[in-house]
Amino acid sequence: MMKGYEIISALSNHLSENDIIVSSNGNISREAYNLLPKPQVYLRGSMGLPIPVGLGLALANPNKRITVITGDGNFLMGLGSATTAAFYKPKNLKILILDNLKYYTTGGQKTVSSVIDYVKFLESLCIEYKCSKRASQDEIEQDLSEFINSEVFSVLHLTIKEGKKDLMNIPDQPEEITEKMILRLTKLA
Ligand SMILES: Cc1ncc(C[n+]2csc(CCOP(=O)(O)OP(=O)(O)O)c2C)c(N)n1
Repeated sequence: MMKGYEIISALSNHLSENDIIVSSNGNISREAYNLLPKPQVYLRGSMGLPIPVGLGLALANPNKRITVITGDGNFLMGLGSATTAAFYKPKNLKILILDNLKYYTTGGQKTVSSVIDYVKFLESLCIEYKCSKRASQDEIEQDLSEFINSEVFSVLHLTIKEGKKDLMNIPDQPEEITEKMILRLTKLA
């Protein structure tokens, strides 16, 4: 099993300069800020919003690939938005769930993720999914590559090991994050 930051780092091998990433608040955003090409959308404080933000970006920018990286706590808080995403199924939207069964950022309290059968849940929404229990770096790299290059709306659920790197805090405030992304989207258009 890999740690979240190792997976985020591995994801960078599969991205091009046109990719837009939305990362959920807490450690995941900090890891995305430090380990992926910048700028991206780093949610700060606003828990439960990575899918709504990613879905909006995907629908507004159909020719750009939008990848949401979300912790299980964030995913479950915004669960309704996963059903909205499943309704629209934008083929340019990818959702990566990094599931450690915890609110790791705030001290490791348990989430309710252990009661979710992700395979059945995603199947019930007719989502192309991959719930991977595969553990080695090579296998996960293969999962990441298939997921990111899929031609349809897809979700990858990965069970991760806890562990964190000493990384710098995101210096930008939400307004600056938004401004940088608007500029980037304008340039990419
Ligand atoms: C509405 C709300 N409740 C609680 C918090 C505090 N909080 C910040 S990050 C976080 C944990 C997020 O958990 P998860 O998405 O599973 O990511 P992990 O920390 O495990 O990487 C919590 C509870 C918050 N920012 N907003």
